[in-house]
Amino acid sequence: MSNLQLISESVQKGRAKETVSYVSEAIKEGTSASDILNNGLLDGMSKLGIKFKNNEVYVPDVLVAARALTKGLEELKPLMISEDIKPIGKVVLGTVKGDLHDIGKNLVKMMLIGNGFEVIDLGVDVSAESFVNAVKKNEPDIVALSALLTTTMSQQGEIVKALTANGLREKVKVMVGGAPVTQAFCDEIGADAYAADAATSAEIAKIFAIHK
Ligand code: B12
Repeated sequence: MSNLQLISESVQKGRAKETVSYVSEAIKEGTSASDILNNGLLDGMSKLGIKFKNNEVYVPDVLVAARALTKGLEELKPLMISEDIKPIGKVVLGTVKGDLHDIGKNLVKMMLIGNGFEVIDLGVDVSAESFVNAVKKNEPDIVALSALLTTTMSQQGEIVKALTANGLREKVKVMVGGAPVTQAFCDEIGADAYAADAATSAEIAKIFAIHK
């Protein structure tokens, strides 16, 4: 098995130490950062994303894989910087005001990072004003909103309104998700996309990034 395959496999198995040592070996062998990133680390995460979507693996598997991916990325970072690899897009992500659920949001974050996006994670309980400020500051391509409570999902609509009121709505795509959120709700509040799971959120984000 090649080093890149070993990296991909170790990410899928969530073995952080192994991932780091295979990345380090690949660097020593002179493999480019983009090869290690795309055909090793991200390959592993996208394969796991498909398995997650098909219910072949579960949330804990994705979380340990995400940790392995993050560790591998840390090891690769100096080489990435020296090769000047740019992310394919920027996403501002957060769980809306009044809502403290972040497991789903963190999975979405990892899938986005795993697919080459830079993610600015605002955390949980994030007000519309904070989203607006983060959009002004970071100029993302996409704003991704998570809500897990029927009482907080309306905040997603408030954020769309606040972006419009601040003249920012045309500059970003708004993606919404979370257990109570539906495509119909997404349409009702004027968001651009709804995804039921983290793997689909990354697929949609990639489509937005290609068409920006
Ligand atoms: C874990 C959990 C908690 C934990 C949260 C810990 C944490 N760090 O997140 C704790 C214990 C803190 C908690 C608290 C509460 N919870 Co709670 N919680 C849950 C539980 C069991 C699991 C949620 C979860 O993490 N699922 C796993 C993740 C992976 O799934 P997910 O979040 O849906 O995310 C996926 C998709 O929705 C999507 N997605 C998510 N976000 C986004 C964003 C974008 C942009 C996109 C595209 C996609 C996307 O992708 C994700 C991955 O595939 C659910 C029940 C359930 N089965 O859903 C209740 C649940 C959500 N909680 C509920 C309630 C009522 C509460 C409390 C009000 C309880 C209380 N009385 O205190 C508080 C509220 C606190 C607050 N203000 O937020 C209710 C909500 C009911 C409702 N209809 O509103 C639920 C449904 C339980 C129930 N059946 O009653 N909770």
